[in-house]
Amino acid sequence: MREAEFSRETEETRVSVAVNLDREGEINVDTGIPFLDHMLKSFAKHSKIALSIKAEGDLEVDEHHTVEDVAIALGRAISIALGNREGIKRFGNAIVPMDDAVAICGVDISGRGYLNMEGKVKDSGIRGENFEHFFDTFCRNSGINVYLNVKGKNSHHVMEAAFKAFAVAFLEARKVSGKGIPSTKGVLD
Ligand SMILES: [Mn+2]
Repeated sequence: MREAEFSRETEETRVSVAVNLDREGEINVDTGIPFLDHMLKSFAKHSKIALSIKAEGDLEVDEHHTVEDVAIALGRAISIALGNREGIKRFGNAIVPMDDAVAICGVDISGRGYLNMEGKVKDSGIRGENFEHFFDTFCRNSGINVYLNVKGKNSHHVMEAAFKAFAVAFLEARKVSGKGIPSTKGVLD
């Protein structure tokens, strides 16, 4: 079972994450930001993982620290759970339409971490700039490269389509379908 727990505490936030990449199961997400909870529950559901996240952040300042630190903790938990990446497909992609919106996502579980994003995201339940910051922070802490292209009229749909497309691409990329490390370098972590 590829599973992990990761906790991180700063002067600004306290975040705990538990994830299991090989078992669909309980999804409990409470970050204090209901819209972010909605996005992360959707990610867990469509990526078929068990996920628990509890975050307490300085929301009296604004959402920024909490969004960022949830992304750090989730990224690190997933990186630990992926282990040495042996036998994984490594690459995955998805196109998810959601009414007026569409998101295209490609994933490479490369051991590096970089967000390549196209398209504008307006503010919804979180700010558009924090949506991008979430994925950028997640990429750098998980060692996963993500290409994300989004467009649409309704910002809730745009963000939700993006989380779903990432979920489906990650579901494919983390599947164990072979033997050995799928890299000419011999390492992915
Ligand atoms: Mn929704």
